[in-house]
Amino acid sequence: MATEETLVLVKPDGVARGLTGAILARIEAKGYALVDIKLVEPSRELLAQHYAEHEGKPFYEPLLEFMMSGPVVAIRVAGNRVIEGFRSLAGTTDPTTAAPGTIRGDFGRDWGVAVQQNLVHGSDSPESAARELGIWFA
Ligand code: RTP
Ligand code: MG
Repeated sequence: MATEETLVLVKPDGVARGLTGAILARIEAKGYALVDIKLVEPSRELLAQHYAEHEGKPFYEPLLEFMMSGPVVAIRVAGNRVIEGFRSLAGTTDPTTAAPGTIRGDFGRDWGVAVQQNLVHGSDSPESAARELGIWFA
């Protein structure tokens, strides 16, 4: 099977809380390879492309504002079944109910705001990964 690639983002809450190293350590400990990494201050245009599937939803505007609230770390990660594997490492969207042992379950907290500040993003399919890597690592 060909090695897969995925896009991981450490969102502004993860960078601001100093959790980038802990998140990278989990990715490396799992055996995935860091292929490329950079600190980005994403524009509204970049985020509108990235989150196109959520346009029109109630959390869309607050989500873009949150993602522009500070720097983001973008990482190209490679490994067998890494798309599914990183989603599993990250845990489910809501940090309150994400399983302990996952990034969101261990480090995520509910800030009582409109958008889930859940530390990380991971592509959810091979199609999303190709599209998102093209946006962040053009
Ligand atoms: P991601 O795309 O960031 O890896 O997360 P995901 O697949 O688990 O979640 P998704 O449904 O794609 O939503 C994208 C991001 O939008 C924020 N969100 N907030 N207020 C809410 O209930 C809500 N729903 C989604 C989260 O930051 C989520 O990760
Ligand atoms: Mg998603």
